[in-house]
This record gives sequence, C-alpha cells and structure tokens, in this order.
Amino acid sequence: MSEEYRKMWQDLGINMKRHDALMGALPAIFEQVYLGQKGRPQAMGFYDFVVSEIHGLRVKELVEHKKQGGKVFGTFCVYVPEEIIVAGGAIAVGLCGGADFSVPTAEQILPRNLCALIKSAVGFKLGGICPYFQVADVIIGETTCDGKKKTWEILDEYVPTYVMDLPNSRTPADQALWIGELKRFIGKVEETTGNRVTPDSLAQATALINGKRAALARLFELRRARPAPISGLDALLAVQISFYDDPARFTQKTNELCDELEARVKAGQGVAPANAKRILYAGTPMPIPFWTIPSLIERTGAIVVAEESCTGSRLFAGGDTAIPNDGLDAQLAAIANRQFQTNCACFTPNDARIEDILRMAREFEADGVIHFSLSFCQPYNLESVRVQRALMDAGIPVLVLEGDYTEEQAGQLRTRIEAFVETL
Ligand code: BJ8
Repeated sequence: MSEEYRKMWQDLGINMKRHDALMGALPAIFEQVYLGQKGRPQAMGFYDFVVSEIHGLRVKELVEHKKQGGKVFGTFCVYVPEEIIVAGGAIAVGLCGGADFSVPTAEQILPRNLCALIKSAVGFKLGGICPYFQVADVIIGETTCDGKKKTWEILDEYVPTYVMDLPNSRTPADQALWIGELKRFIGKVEETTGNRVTPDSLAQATALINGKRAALARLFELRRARPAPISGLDALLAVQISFYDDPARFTQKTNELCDELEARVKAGQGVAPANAKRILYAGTPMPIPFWTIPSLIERTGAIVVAEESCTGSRLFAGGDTAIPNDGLDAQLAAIANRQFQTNCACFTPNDARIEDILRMAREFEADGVIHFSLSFCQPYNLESVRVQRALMDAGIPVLVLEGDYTEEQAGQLRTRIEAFVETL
C-alpha cells in the first residue's frame, strides 16, 4: 500500500500493526475464493479493483469529502434511509463486520453469545482496524434485534451513536411511528451536516438511491436465467460493495455488468452447466469479507442463484420509492411504505418473508434452499423453524445451517453442504 494511504490511516487513528496483519491476509483469501473462478464476467474487474483498494481509494474520497466540510454516517441496517443522509449532503457507508479477525477484540468487552456480525463490527472499532469506522462522524443504529439494540449503548462510549426506533410490527400505527422516526432523523441529519433536507434535495437523493436499487434488482433478474450467467460469489461481491461505494458510480458499473450478463443470457452462455444444481440462499446478511457459504456451495459444482438476505433481495425489496411532489411528509410516507416491504426476521408477524422465500425458490428455479443464520441470532434462527416447515410442505429441499466466521465452522459447514447438494 502506498505511503499516501499509510499516512491517511495513521491520521485516522488506525492501529497500523493490526491493520497491516488484516491487509496482509486479505489478498490471498480473495485470490483463493474469487480469482480462481472460471468464466467470470469481464465487468467484475471493477469490483475486484474496489476490493484491491478496499481501505484506500474510497476512504480517500470520504476523507476529501470531510475536508470540504461534508459528513459521513456509518450505518448497520437497510432500514436506515440512505436517501435522507444523501439529501443532507452527507455520505452513508454500511459498516457491518464480516471478518473473524476482529471478533476476539470485541469479546474483551462484549458477551461471547452475540452474533459474529455485531462482534466483528464492534471489534473493528475497538481495535482501530477499520478506516470506515474511523472516518464516520456518527453511527446510526436501530432497534432491530436485541443484540444490536443493546450494543449501541456500549458503542456510544467509543463513537457518537444515534439510534432509530424501529417498531417490531408493521401495523398502520407502527408505520405512523416509523414516519415520526424518519422525521426525527431528518433533524439529526440537519444538525450533523448543517444542511436543510428539503423536498427537492430528498427527491434528488431518492432518485439516486432508486437507481442503485434498480441496478441490483436488474442483476438479480438476470440470475434467473439458465445457465446462470454469473456465480453467486460474484453477485454477492457486487452487493457487498453497494454498501460503501459511491452510489452513482456503483449504479453505472452494475448496469455495465448487467449489460454483459444480458448478452451472455442471449447467447446461452453461463458460468456453470445448465444442469448445475441451483441453490437459493436465505438468512442473515453476509457482510464483506464473509464469503464462506457461497464458496462452499459453489465448490460442489452447484450455483447460488439468489440470496433472500439484506446482502441480497431485501436490499431492493419494495422496488422504487415513489417520489410524490407534495412535500416532505408524503415523501417520508413513501420511504416508510417501501421500507416496510423489507421482511427482516426482527418483525412479527413476518409471514411475508416466508412467502418471499417460496416465491424466490420458484422464480429462480431453485433445486434447494440453504437457510443460514449466524449463531446467537435469535430472530433468524427461530424463524428458520417456520421457513423449513413451509419449504418442506412445498416439496422444496431445504438445509438449515447455523454458524460463524471461523475456519473450524467452515469445515463443519462444508460437510453438511456437500451432503445436501448430493441429495438434490
Ligand atoms: S433489516 S437483517 S440489516 S436488522 S445477524 S445483528 S439480526 S443477531 S443484521 Fe439486519 Fe436490518 Fe434486519 Fe437486514 Fe441481529 Fe441477527 Fe446479528 Fe443481524
């Protein structure tokens, strides 16, 4: 890494020794998981480049933005509305942790029986390892699962953390409460940035984020083709990068990827034979660099055709956000209305998520569904009981897994995934 980046990291208060250890390990892992794949779309070169610059170029852009007086908001959930952050002239970066590397640091203060996603993210902050965390002016948490809810109280001791109060049901009364939260959030964005969020700025920001969501939806639509034009690993990488890349650039590059995939579909060209077993992933998000599950699945010769996850279809659930032209209240109602179509297991009742999984299994012609939840994630672990039953009732083979980011776990998961794919 260049001297310029090293200086930038030092200025951000990065623990250089630990950061060097992480950055030293990542290229080999990426090469092993990604670069050995056959028939990758050429347009994946962009995403490979972004990974090669993972703590470089984008962080530099964020630092430049701050030098111009801009603010950076760190987020952890698709329910935190990026549109509102962008409308205030700030940048949102998704901070979810997907590396086992930082988990032991978090366990020095957090209980062990928390999901790896929370521990990994908190460990990144505590250990001073993640420049995105360091560059963030404020962290936006939300009251989704209990693990996150209580973690924000602790995280606030290390970095200013603001919490959005997301209801756990989706009745009209809950929707009204959430619209109130969106209004309160506008106040926070205005206070942090010093900029007003106006109907115009929100309309523009909503259009920008709609573009990003539409590009992702298009990518998923193309994955319905047989043979699959892109591996599940590559699609996941694109989705993971959507959380922190510049939204306009990401949209453009992802549409270029989709153009290439469209040509592949027309030519009947795929990354796996047309008769490769098709797997639908369902479950907890897979933040970068957690690639274990698709990697294990695709090494069996099967292909992941879609992910029902917040690193997947839940990112663009509900389609475009409507942009009414009669003021902020109507715009916020449209945002809430779109968001409430994201079926996170933190909600009850949540039958719509089960319907989503059944629908996706049909639409993507999945031969089987693998439901994975991180250990100690109660919402997804518990919901897997009903998901499994619904899939069995529909005659769709299903494997329910639970695990974390460790190598030991990967070994156990491999055995179960291989056995499952063989039965299909
Ligand atoms: S809308 S999925 S991004 S909350 S894995 S931290 S639930 S214990 S991540 Fe999520 Fe928003 Fe829902 Fe999506 Fe808790 Fe489970 Fe950990 Fe989780």
